[in-house]
Amino acid sequence: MICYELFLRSFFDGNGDGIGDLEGLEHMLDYLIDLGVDCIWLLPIMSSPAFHGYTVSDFQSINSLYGNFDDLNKLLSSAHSKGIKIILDIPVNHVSVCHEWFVKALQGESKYQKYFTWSNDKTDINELRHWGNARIWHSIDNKHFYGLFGPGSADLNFENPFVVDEIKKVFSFWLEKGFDGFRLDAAKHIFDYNTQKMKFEYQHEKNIAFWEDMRDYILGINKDAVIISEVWDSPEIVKKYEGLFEIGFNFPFSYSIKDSVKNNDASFLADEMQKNLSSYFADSQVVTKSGNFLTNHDMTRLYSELGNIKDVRFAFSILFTLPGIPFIYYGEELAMQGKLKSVDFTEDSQEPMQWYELGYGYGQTEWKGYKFNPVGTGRSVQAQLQDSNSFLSFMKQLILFRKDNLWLEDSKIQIIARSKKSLTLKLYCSKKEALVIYNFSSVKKVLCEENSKIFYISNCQKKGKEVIMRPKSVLVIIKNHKTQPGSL
Ligand code: ACG
Repeated sequence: MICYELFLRSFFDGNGDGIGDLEGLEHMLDYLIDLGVDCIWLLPIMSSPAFHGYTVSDFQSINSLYGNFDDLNKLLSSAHSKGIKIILDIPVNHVSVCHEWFVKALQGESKYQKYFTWSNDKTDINELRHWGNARIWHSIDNKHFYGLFGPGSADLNFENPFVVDEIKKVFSFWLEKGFDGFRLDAAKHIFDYNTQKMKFEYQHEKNIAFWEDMRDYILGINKDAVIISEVWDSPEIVKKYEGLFEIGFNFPFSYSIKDSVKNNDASFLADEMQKNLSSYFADSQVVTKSGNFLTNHDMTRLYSELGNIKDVRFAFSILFTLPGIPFIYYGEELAMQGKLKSVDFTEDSQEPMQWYELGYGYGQTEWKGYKFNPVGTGRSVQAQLQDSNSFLSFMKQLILFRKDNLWLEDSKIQIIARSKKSLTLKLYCSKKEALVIYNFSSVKKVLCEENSKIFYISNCQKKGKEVIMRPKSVLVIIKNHKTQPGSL
């Protein structure tokens, strides 16, 4: 599976208002097929006062700027007929302060007051979040409510079984609409405030029990639903949630790929691989597939972080030659730019997709001007499609390689050799075996056996029976293969 994280507002505009929408996405499905994508992770599309949609004001609605249920139906039917799955991002941990439940709570309806967490005598209303130093208690109408993600969103109180039932209805609603699964936002935050101690405290065991119940409920409706969880934390915590869902985003591992590329040092990758891809080694069993990614909408874009296209190519080459499920954040296939100011202000890494060299044309989204992606730089889809050496062309080839070798997704890892300069892995399954070499800083000569299929993923050159690997190169040699070498 090749997944594409897509922010609808910035993607393709179907009705000429400058804002991306469902109709626009349907129109551009062929672009995604051409790229090689077979699963779309759609960021929230429900009504929300926020541009990013993570503060939902009605869970069973579509933001009118994005279209209506007919548009959704057409999009899903079209995607399914083309072999593309679409999974929906649903932030259930909190709701917008404009949500009917919260409004009714403020109006004094006791049923809805119990949907949220309010301060009492023991509350320290100045308590700060453990990242970003933001306040977690917010005042409205002289009452203080708990809202981990800022004053615009109130956390739901999942101690209340009625809230759990409400959320089940939300999942079944969207499954019935035809979505193929969900990306579970903020999965470690369902129970993150201890109402006995009145203190912020992750309660992972309770979270896990909650998600087990929710997962069983979802799979009871659609046994094939794809479920991906977001637990942004250290390897120790991420590990606790293993086995719950089919796929889990591997945050620690995403940092290690970037650290290795940035520091030109294979050790980050090799060390972290043993920690964060541990289930892919020898006798371990993979219970949750590693969702491998380099960036997402909460992060600085890859080009802006690494600073040059060679490193970007190298990082993606590593990503697409690892076991697990690779994810691409929209626009990264063009090497778009965008520096994050903070996780509380993500606009700059969510700029309009660059379709046209001049910055405008049919379907171009323009809800915000480019700050980081100047037009006319050869970055647009239009410019890159015409250039066989473009980054987009490289990404297409890379994805093609992956699709031809889908077995890598579930392959096991053996570390054959490691140093600061390079890392050599054997990736294997019962029927296939590949030698994968990540070369960071030396010039390396690799002898290739006959009957091997050789993929020079980046920066390699074949001379006779040898392949010369330049710094920042990736080579894949698939053993006992009868066809000719392929080049990327
Ligand atoms: C999701 C979405 C995000 C969204 C929300 C809220 C949640 O992707 O777009 O915000 O619906 C935390 C949460 C994540 C959350 C991000 C934004 N993402 O856990 O669920 O914030 C530390 C913390 C993490 C934290 C991260 C943020 O532990 O919990 O993520 O910082 O940077 C090492 C450490 C690791 C540490 C990292 C980074 O890896 O091991 O612990 O993570 O370094 O330092 C949206 C908007 C927001 C808005 C909200 C309502 O984007 O602006 O406020 O909606």
